[in-house]
Amino acid sequence: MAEPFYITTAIHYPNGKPHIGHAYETIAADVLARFQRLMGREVRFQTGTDEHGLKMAQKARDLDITPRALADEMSGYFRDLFDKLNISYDRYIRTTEDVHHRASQAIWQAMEANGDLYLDRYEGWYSIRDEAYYDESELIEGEGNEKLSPQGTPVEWTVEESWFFRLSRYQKRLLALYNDNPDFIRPESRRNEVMRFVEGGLRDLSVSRTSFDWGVKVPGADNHVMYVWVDALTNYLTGLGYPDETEDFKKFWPADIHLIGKDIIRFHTVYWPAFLMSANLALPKQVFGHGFLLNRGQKESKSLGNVTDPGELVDTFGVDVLRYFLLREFAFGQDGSYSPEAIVTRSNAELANSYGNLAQRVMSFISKNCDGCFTASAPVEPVDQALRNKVQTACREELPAAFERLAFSSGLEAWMQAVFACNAYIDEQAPWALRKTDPERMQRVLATLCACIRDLSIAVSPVIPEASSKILDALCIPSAARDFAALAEDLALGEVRVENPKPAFPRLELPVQEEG
Ligand code: ME8
Repeated sequence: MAEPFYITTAIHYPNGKPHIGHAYETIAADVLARFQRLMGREVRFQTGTDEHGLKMAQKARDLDITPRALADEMSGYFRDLFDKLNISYDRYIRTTEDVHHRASQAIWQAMEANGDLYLDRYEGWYSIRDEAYYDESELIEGEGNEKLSPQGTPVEWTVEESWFFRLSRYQKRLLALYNDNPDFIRPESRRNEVMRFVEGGLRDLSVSRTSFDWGVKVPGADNHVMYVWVDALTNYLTGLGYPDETEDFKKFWPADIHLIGKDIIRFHTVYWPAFLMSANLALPKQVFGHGFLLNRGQKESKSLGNVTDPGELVDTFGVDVLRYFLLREFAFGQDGSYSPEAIVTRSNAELANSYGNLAQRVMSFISKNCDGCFTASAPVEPVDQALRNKVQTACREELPAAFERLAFSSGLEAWMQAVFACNAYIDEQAPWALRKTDPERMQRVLATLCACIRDLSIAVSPVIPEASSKILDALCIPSAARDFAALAEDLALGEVRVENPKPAFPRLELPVQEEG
């Protein structure tokens, strides 16, 4: 039986349209989900929108619409974008769904039954933009002595009756969790940051609000709504049917990985495991905090006027180019930057001129010179075998080992080296010259190349699903033979069939800059 694999992204705040950071995170999760499916695992992939909280309520008030109307409209933009990005999610969750209210109330009651919730008065700093409480000691000073959160967002002094979660009780258990499971928090730098924070001591957490009502009602205390993070984190359980003991829940919980950005690591590695321990539920196996994506080195913001619609990037460059660029350009886990020039340069060098050109050169040559079909009979030479070995090592060992660790860029680097080796082999073997001097040897060379192109296309398919399947279609590889298990069977290295090959990547030009 296929081993289950449950992967989630953060759920996104639909208080505006999706931005490039949302696209980046969801693409990375999709690549991992597709990769694990190809490895033969039964994957459950969840994403969605986080629709409660003060941030949503305030934005709706500013627009003079209800929070529900805002969530309905914006959530649609997220779904449309994810369709455009070819995101293969199994469940798109919206926290306004009734089933989610039920799940959030159930985990609340479980925490209450464990004696971890009590009513008191909250007095302290709150950042609406971060939907987070901060200690005085964590605040930084902005211009004009204004107090700001460590993320640089405004904070306001809040005083209200609130339910509290006894987070202070969990310090030791959390530290033991991090120590016993070094991979629970990745990358290492985030793990260190969280450990220092927890070692510094934990205060009980305010987990309800009375000053607004846009949220999940606290069971038995109707004038309170849950702190948005309590319900938001619970989405990972809701999607599997919690609190019912469904088949999905039994199969997929605990999650294999929560993929999130570095700014929300504390919520996922301190609060969330503590809530789960309190509710007596198993803990996720890993939380990975990826870096931030910057636009030419700068954070996108309305005031800088550099906010880019990720859908437009797809229209300009193509979905596979964007997916490839974002995972290839810089190491996953670190911050990285994008610009149209960098996308065009990377795509032309690696996708159009190297991989795309390799496939098109070989397949159109076969169409023209061999009627698209032949069986090679000449012996396999050591040089052919050497190329096969190089490609197979990259596709079956190096890329999968790197992707398992979420080291997408180095996996793609190994893959690209194998593409380069194929191009060097064509130049050396010069099949166009063999056509006249030794047609049998020419067929062997072409068959070797087709086997390599097949392997390269299967291995890279989680990243560039559209282009790779175009190439595999042209190579007449049946869809059932397009996973990592298929790579294990080396082709007979003989039979070749090519149908209607078309270039998978156009050579891109830089978009014309508007004069301004
Ligand atoms: O934090 N680059 O939602 P969100 C890369 N609702 N990733 C980025 C980014 C950037 N420039 N900007 C944001 C929330 N992200 C909560 C999550 S989960 C139970 C609740 C990432 O819409 C961010 O780190 O502000 C987060 O993982 C995700 O996008 C959604 O951010």
